[in-house]
Formats: sequence, C-alpha cells, structure tokens
Amino acid sequence: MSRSADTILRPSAEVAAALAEGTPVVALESTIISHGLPQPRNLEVAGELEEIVREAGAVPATIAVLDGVARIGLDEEGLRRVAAEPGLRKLGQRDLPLAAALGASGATTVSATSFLAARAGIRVFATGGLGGVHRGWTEDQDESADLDALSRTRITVVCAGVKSILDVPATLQRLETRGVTVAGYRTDFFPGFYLHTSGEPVDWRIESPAEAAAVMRAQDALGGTETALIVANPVPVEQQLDPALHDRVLAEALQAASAAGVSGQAITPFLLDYLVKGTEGASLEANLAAVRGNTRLAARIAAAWSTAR
Ligand code: PSU
Ligand code: MN
Repeated sequence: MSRSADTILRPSAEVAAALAEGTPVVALESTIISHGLPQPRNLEVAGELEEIVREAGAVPATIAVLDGVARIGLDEEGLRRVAAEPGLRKLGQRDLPLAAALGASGATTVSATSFLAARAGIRVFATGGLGGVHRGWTEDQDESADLDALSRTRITVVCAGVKSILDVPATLQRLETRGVTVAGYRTDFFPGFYLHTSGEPVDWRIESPAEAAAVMRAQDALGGTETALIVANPVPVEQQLDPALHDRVLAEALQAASAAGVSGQAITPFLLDYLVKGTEGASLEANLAAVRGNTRLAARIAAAWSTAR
C-alpha cells in the first residue's frame, strides 16, 4: 500500500484555509513542548503560544507527527498528546519517513518542523533556540541536523539564537559555511538563548518585520539554493537568566551529562532539564520569555510577508 503526500502530510482545516486565502500563518515546533519543557506547564505553554499568534492576527500551525501523519496545525487533543503522551519520540527530519511508514508518533525538532512547514507552504516559523554544534564536537561529532536542514529549506526561523549549552562560535561558523542567512533583530550581537547576548557579533541587523519580509523577497528574487533566514531575536535584558547563575549551573550540567554518559538525541533535553532544576526554575522563565517574544515577532513577520506579496 502506498501512502500519498496528502495522507502523510495533513494541514488542519484552519491552516489549509489560511494558506489558501493568504492569511498569515506561523509554524510552531513541538519538541520544545514534549522534550524541552517540564509537565504540566508545557501544555499551558503550547496553548499560550498559539494564542500569541492569534492575537497578532495570524493562524498558528503547531507541527507534530501523530500515528504516522505529519499534522500541520494541531487540535486540542493533538496538543495534549504532544505534551503528555509517554514515550513520545523526538523526530528530526531524517526520522520522518520511518515515523510515517511505521505509523509512529513524535514531536518534531527544528529540522523536521522546518521541512514540514516548507512542504505545507508556510514561510515563517517560531522556536526557542536552534540546535547547533555541541561543545566537544571535535571528539563526538555531535552537530544538530537543524543546521543542515536550514541550509536547504526556504523558511524564516525566529529564534533567540542557539541554545547556550552549545558551542556558539562553532555553530555560527557552520551557519556561515553552509550559506544560511543570519540577521540580528535590533541587535548587533547573536543572542544567547537564556541570555540577551552570547557575546558573538552578527554582521547584519534588521529593525522591523517589514525589513525581514524584504529580505525574504530578496531571497526568492535571487533564486539559487533554498536556504533559510534566521532572525535572531534576543530575550530582553530584564527577562534574561542571571549570567553568573547561568554559567555556574551550565558548567555543572555539562559535567553531570558527561559523568552520566548522556549523548545523542538525549543530551539537549538532559541539559535543559538540569538547568531548570539547577536554577530553581529561573532558566525556564527565561526560556519562556524568549519563546513568547519569538512567537510574537514571527506573527508580525508573517503579517508583513503576506501583505508584501
Ligand atoms: N528550543 C528550545 N527547546 C528545545 C529545542 C529548541 O527552547 O527543546 C529543541 C528543538 O526542537 C531543536 C532540538 O531542534 O532541541 C535540537 O536537538 P538536537 O540537538 O538533538 O538536534
Ligand atoms: Mn545531536
């Protein structure tokens, strides 16, 4: 039995209508809900992010694979499954054919969400922090598939940089090598996820959603390989994690991960969880502030993009 694209990739009725009418749509990822945030807060956050998109006049499309079907836009039951289903998988882009063929369910990372959003015709995507090059990459070669996916996917990702658990300069270098366009949003520095800045400079800065939309139009007009645009939007200084606390707990977390021998897909959730506990929830608040800000900005960019076309 062959399964055609329309049975594997299914937009919700609301998302399909919005795309057909040119209403702005914002893709939201699900791994942050399933593997990045603690229960039960994660379900609340999933709903809250959708609400932020709606308040800005756009339609949210949270993306996940349920029973082998890539769902573009989840209903309440879908969101509940992503937030609470025990053993839900974490799916990168390479896992999608397996999940589809075997009828599996999983949350999608930035690589899988970007791919599916672009396939569905969605151009703007909000997340927290991208995956990237892990510290210690010279030995273990751990580099998130997010980076490669963004080098071949025409999507605009609004994020607070890459997770600070990573090797940020190495990640920026990789993005440069792969030709991924990066712009700071009202900043000259690449954001540090929980922190307002990573301390690394960015070469370009944009000031408004209209400028982001203009960059997107220029990408299309120039043609060539379909690469992404990363809009790096820092968490406000007042809402960032205390940098000294961040550095101390992160050092502990990295040590704990290596002592416990955690690696591969498990490392990112392990470190994020360690930070939440080690900062008594302060990292969670900073993470949420970043994701909310990114979601709000993504909705405004999606609106600018749909009027511009
Ligand atoms: N941003 C967050 N929390 C997360 C993630 C991003 O605020 O949990 C997820 C994203 O789905 C990202 C993934 O794609 O972590 C990267 O995982 P890995 O390093 O295994 O590729
Ligand atoms: Mn990895």
